[in-house]
Amino acid sequence: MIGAQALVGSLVAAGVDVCFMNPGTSEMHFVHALDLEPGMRGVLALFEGVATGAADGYGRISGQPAAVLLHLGPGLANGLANLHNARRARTPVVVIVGAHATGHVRYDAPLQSDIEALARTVSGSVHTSGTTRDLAQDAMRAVAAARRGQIATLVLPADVSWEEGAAMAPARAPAGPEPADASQIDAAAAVLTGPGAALLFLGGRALTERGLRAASRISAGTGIRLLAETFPARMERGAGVPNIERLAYLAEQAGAQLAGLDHIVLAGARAPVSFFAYPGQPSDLVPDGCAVSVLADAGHDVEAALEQLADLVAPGAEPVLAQPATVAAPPGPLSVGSLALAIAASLPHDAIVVDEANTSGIALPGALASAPRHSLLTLTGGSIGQGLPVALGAAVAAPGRPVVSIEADGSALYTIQALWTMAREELNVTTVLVNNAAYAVLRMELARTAAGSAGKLAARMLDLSGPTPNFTEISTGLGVPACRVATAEDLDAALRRAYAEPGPHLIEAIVPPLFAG
Ligand SMILES: Cc1ncc(C[n+]2csc(CCOP(=O)(O)OP(=O)(O)O)c2C)c(N)n1
Ligand SMILES: [Mg+2]
Repeated sequence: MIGAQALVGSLVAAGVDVCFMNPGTSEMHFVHALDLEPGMRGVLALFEGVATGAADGYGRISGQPAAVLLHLGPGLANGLANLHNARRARTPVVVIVGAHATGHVRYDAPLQSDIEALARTVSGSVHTSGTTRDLAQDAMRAVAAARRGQIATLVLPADVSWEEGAAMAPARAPAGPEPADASQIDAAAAVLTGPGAALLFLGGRALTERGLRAASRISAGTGIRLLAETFPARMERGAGVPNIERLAYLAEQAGAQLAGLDHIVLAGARAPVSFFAYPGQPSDLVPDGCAVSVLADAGHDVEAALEQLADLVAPGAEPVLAQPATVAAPPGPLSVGSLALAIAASLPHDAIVVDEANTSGIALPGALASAPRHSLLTLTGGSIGQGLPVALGAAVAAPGRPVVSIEADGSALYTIQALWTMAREELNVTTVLVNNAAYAVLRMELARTAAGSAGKLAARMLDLSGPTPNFTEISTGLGVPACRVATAEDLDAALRRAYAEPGPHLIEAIVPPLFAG
């Protein structure tokens, strides 16, 4: 068989059976192999950043790597920003980058570039396949690497793909995470039961339901505080799950949350740092004199470590679970507050909530704490344009779960083509597109960093009006039915309609910006 068929067949046998792709000439044998190995679901994306972001959403929800197929260096470059977010989320992704045939490289044809150099910026492993014979084995090595929570990139020269002489390779048994060291658990127990104010700082897999329950038991049994990282890859939330506050984005607020601590114990999170540096402000958010210790790193079995710690320091303690509550949104023109209440009040059970609402999302964490239980996915790497693709990938991973994506206008426009793929794949994604006609957060940041009011020319760089994008028309044009709402009652009604009908919907919500221009 040819290389491409062995590659696709072996990926499917290893459980990698979805490939988000944007192919070109050098990938035609891979595309052809989709008909030879129909167990692989090919999902076409119209921009590589949509494909890579979708693989991130897919991996966060399924726990399995998706494959991504990209076209040489430029295709990979277009996909890098969302691979950066996926790397920050520790999402498993297998990236296959088609390359020129080995004999073609020396001619320096127009698409020739240093693919490996680009791939290394985001990948835990990079390999260029050298022979058709070994291709499927190379792919299994990449799948195993991805399953360690990283991007694994396989560069696939066209001739390695098209030549005969390939063989299928067996899947490797997935290795579980490394257990945390017993001495770390004992040391954390000593800190949490000793003198001084202590905080358990949670990230990564500490934010699964199992991790949160264990952490809540520890808090209930010892009185120590809990805090979650600012932008989790995935966090279980809502009624029936412990509600744990997240570290604030703004350094001043984060500083207040951490003030007075003597100890911070890390569980799957790194020590808190400011998102950006500001003149005269500290980057390190750990208070002076506060000690930092590690219960478990992200690569460890954080959930088991938390459970062992709970058994040591809080035997018999019960987790504190969020109670269900619904607060109806006050009717009238939408605000960031009523937006959040309307979304919480209508949220279906077991939803996946993708939050790239930026400034318009500030009331979401509070409103959603007592909503029906859900999985929250956030912007892990600060590279905007992640929300719509992640929602698309999450919906492919969990066809039975409703996905609601709360998406800011500026961010949406980086990867708006995701809507077309949602329409084509008939995915149950409801997008609340928050149109505030601004890069509102940058208005705040301009004031904070430039310490003064914005000049007219600067203000124009942060304003999306004139013309204000019409998302209802863009969405309809890409095949996703859409409507526009400006009041909380209309948003509530539109959400309920969208959840009741299969397929994707977009609701353009007109919300005044939190920071006026
Ligand atoms: C890839 C990338 N490019 C640029 C930025 C800088 N940036 C941060 S927020 C932002 C604008 C966000 O606007 P919007 O998504 O509309 O949210 P709002 O601030 O209006 O709530 C920009 C351009 C970024 N974070 N990532
Ligand atoms: Mg905006």
